[in-house]
Amino acid sequence: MKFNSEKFNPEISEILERAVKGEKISEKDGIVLMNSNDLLNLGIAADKIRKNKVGDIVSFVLNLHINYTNICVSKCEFCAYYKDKEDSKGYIMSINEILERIKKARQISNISEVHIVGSLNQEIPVEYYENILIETRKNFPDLTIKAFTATEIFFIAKQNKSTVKEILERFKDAGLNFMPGGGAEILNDEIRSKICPNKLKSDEWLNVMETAHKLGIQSNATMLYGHIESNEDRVRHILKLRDLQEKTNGFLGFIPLSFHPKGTNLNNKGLVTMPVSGIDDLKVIAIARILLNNFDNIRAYWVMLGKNLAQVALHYGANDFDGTIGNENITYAAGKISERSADIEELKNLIKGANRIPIIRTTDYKILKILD
Ligand code: V47
Repeated sequence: MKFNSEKFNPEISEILERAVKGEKISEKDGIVLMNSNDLLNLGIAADKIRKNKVGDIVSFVLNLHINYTNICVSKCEFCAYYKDKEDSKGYIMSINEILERIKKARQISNISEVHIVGSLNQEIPVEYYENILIETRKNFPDLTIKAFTATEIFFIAKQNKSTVKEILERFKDAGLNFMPGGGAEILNDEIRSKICPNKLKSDEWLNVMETAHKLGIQSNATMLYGHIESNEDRVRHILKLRDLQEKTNGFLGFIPLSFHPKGTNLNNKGLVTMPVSGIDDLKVIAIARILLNNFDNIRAYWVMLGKNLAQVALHYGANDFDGTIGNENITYAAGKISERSADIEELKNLIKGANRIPIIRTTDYKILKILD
């Protein structure tokens, strides 16, 4: 495949040609791509790699997001969702409320997955998390439980003077199937010390994931971009995920998360005033597809991209649309008010409109239903 990139830098064409052949692209070349403005050629290469890897199927899952608490000691600078425990808007859901929420979602559509995450709440004993898993499993035996980020697991382990492995084993026994990819933010400790100083460090996040994968708990991986990170940070983050994937093969998919500043400290302090541009969103998706040669699935997370841009991202390397979600809270708190849930018809039409084959999938990307 030839790329007509003379308008910019012939070096880019050469890198893209190697990427399309399936070669592993170096950090140096990744940074050249991230610094380039050659979006169309990046997109053509990413689209070709996507087609070679996973064909024309675009998947989504029927799921429900539940945020069991918003009270958090981490107080990340990029988060508009957390509350102090004294705040009247702070909450902890009871297990019954969680079960009721799932029951209602199942009456509306036959969700196959529940995605349960919260924040770092010191008031919650380990038995609460365990009981969420046990009761959900007992009441909905066929439901896939994707729950608790690496950040939460690390926090729970510390709180309980346990190891990460012990907590993960306990949760797996209680019914945990998969882990979401949140909390990764940017895997650079200097940036983390500015945007999430109270959270686990980069290697600690990676270690939790490695431990989970080795216990047979597969997970997703995310990257929060569009705040104060550099292009180099983005590339290095993506390559850290690629390195861990080489070791464990435990990542199901990569989900780039586009930062929404409204109501966050980064915004209040004037450090980030605007959401990421659509061009940058597409560039990150395309470069993720190009660099992550050992990941099958790159997600266009419509909640953060908006549905229309997520549709376009399907031509820039993405092959998955996340899910129906139910009631998203985290991006909603940061000002993205129009995109909280989706129905099957809507996602199907967006995928068909992009000339792809819509399918409903399981959490681990097995086909449940092809939609015509
Ligand atoms: O870890 C927080 C990010 C993540 C903001 O694994 C923000 O299947 C943008 O990880 N603007 C949580 N992003 C969401 C997440 C996720 C979502 C969907 C599917 C999966 C999965 C994982 O959201 C946080 C943080 O990185 N975030 N605040 C914000 N203002």
